Amino acid sequence: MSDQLPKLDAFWMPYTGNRFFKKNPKIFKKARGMFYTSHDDQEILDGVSGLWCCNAGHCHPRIVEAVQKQAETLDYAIAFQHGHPKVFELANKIVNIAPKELTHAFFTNSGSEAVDTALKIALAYHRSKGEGHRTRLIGREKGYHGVGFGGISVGGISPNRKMFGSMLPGVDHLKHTHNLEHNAFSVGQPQWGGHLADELTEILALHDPSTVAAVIMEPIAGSGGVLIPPVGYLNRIREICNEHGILMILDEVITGFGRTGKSFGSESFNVTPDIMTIAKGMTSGMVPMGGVLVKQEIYDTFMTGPEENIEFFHGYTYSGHPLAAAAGVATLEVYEEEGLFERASELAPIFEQELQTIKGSQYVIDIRNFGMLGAIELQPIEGKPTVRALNVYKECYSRGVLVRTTGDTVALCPSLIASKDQVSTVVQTVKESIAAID
Ligand code: PXG
Repeated sequence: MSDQLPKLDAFWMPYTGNRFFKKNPKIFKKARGMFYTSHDDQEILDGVSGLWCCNAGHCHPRIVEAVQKQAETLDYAIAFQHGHPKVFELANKIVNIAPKELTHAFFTNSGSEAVDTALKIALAYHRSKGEGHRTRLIGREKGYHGVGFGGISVGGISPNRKMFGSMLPGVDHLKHTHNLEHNAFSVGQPQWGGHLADELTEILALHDPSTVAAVIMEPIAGSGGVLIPPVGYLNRIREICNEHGILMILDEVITGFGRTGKSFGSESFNVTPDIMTIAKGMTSGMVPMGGVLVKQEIYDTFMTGPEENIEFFHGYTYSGHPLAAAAGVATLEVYEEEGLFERASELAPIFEQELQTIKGSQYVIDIRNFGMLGAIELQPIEGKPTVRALNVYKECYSRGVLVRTTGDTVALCPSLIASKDQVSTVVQTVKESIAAID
């Protein structure tokens, strides 16, 4: 097996126990549809769409072809003061499937960049309107918004923050909505907890609402453990933001592109943000890409001054890169032509039923689901948080199924192309693996 492995030492791997990995490498050399092939020729059924991103499955031939064609036609086009056809096509296509109020798209290369861009847009918007005193940002405990300084400042997962100094000033956090006492084993959206949104009123009273620029949250907190918003919660946050002229940013990096059974989570939960961040499923993981969608009024606020002047001093060398844009356009065509968002809403009840069969298994203290996102939370081993879920992950992998863990939660996020049998296999393998651990 080691003959097939590259030299592992030089690469400092992200979010990885490097020393453990290098003693126990798991390397994927190929992927197709729902499966990875590992370095030792195991076929691994992917239960998490790569890392919540390959919504159209792996190496979809249409997307592969579009990227190949783009690579031989136009590799790179200078991103500032110039353009290329695919990036405009992509912006139009995305705006067409987004909530109708979101009319303009800014492109980045990742979800982290999308979040930092969104926060900068929020601050600059208020300043342009003569409200430069609105500088505070409000995030939420257990929120994940990538790894830029803006994203970790508004994010609420402690290990992502604690090593990195004081981050952005003027940031506050809402409490998370996770509550096992009231909501364990809720099927779909929890009924209890809509009132938790009222804490925002208290935070605003403390700082004075006129100092607050934006509130940012994920519709469903993904990395924080697949936490489904209680009924009414997001709508109440929206109302409070409206009352005080505060922008609502929804981070749809995971919940976008069919994951909830609609184009975006905001549609599923009937709440329209002022700004939306996207990434991951936007290119089905084929080429890195992220973006920020904004309302007309926000765009218009920037479009003042002499026409030749730059309106927003922000952008990346690779904003709207031709290969990413080509992947994005092809991905959206695949979603549409194969009806994958509708497919997600048809698969969701089957996924839910399968998940419910895990109820009553040893150590299981909660099951959560919405659309094609699911989670099984386990009782932690005393003094050894995360180990129980990792043991399940290892059992699943040895049975040929890839799952993801966050804390003591096993997270599932199958591609929207999964067959019913594959959805069942993913969930039943988790069930067997839970039964197999100590
Ligand atoms: N926002 C959200 C809601 C995310 O889930 C990002 C921003 C950042 O995206 P980039 O492309 O910069 O990674 C994410 C990313 C996990 C896990 O296992 C999740 C993410 C990244 C790494 C691990 O939960 N989500």
